[in-house]
Amino acid sequence: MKKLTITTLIIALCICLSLPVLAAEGDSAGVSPDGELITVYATVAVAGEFAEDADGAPVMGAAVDVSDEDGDGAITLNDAFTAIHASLCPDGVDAYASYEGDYGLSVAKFWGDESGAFGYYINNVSALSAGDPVSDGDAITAFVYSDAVNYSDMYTWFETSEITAVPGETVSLKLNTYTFDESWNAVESACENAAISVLDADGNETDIAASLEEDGSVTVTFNDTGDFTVIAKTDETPIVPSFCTVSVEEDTSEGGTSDNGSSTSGDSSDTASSEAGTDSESAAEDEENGLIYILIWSTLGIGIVAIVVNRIVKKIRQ
Ligand SMILES: [Ca+2]
Repeated sequence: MKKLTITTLIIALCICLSLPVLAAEGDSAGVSPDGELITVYATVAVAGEFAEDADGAPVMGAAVDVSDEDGDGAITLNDAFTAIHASLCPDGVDAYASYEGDYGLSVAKFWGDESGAFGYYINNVSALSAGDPVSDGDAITAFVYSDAVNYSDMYTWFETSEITAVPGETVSLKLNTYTFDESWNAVESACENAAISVLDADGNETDIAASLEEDGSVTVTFNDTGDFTVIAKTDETPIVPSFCTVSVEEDTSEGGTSDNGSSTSGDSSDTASSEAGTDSESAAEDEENGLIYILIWSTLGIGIVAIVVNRIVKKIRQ
């Protein structure tokens, strides 16, 4: 019996010691041990227009390395905003300031604007404060409202922010926004009003036709190879601008259409969307499996510890 108790105790200790490691693996969001860097993808808009970086290029999904700039032990939006200003803003890091407000860490100055009319989103979901944690690979969109009185600017985003197509292909994109239900819950909806245009690789507006339907779908045909960006900006009602990059390349795979360049429309964008969907589903599944794994081991550990304690107590009483 004594041998069994000692063996059980060793197993229980091993399990308990392994739990913090497992938990740390599944909960690394925003934590920056030992000066770790993460990369976020920054989009900045000021009053309905994409902000320009120090080189005059629009800040659309720009990769920015972020560390624990403020030294609070976590990587948050505050750190990301500091890094975004330091690396992209023409006026540098001095164009950004934050303060501890009633609702947590708040933004006092953004891109040099001190109106206080700011919005910030992580992966197209509104953040609660500048203290929200950010993770490697997050898309961060921050903006200064064009309507600083009623905050009526509608946040928009393309369902897929990056696709590929072949010459001659017609792609269909989906432009989303949030509306609010009777309880003021944000509801994902089709954006019905926006001005759509297509930029070339140099950021110049092309004459490629693009239109927005009432169901939020945007249809564009790309006849030439190259890198393009479809952008949505304010038309009649103020919106936060959004973008989708489109890489148009000859299809060189077997059975492709590079020989005659007469690809038919539609399929490639669907494939891109479904691949992106599969990737995110797979990531969600992995995360879920990780949580279940931790839960099972935690339960086992607690159960075994309880048994061991019970046996030790019994032994002492004997
Ligand atoms: Ca920090």
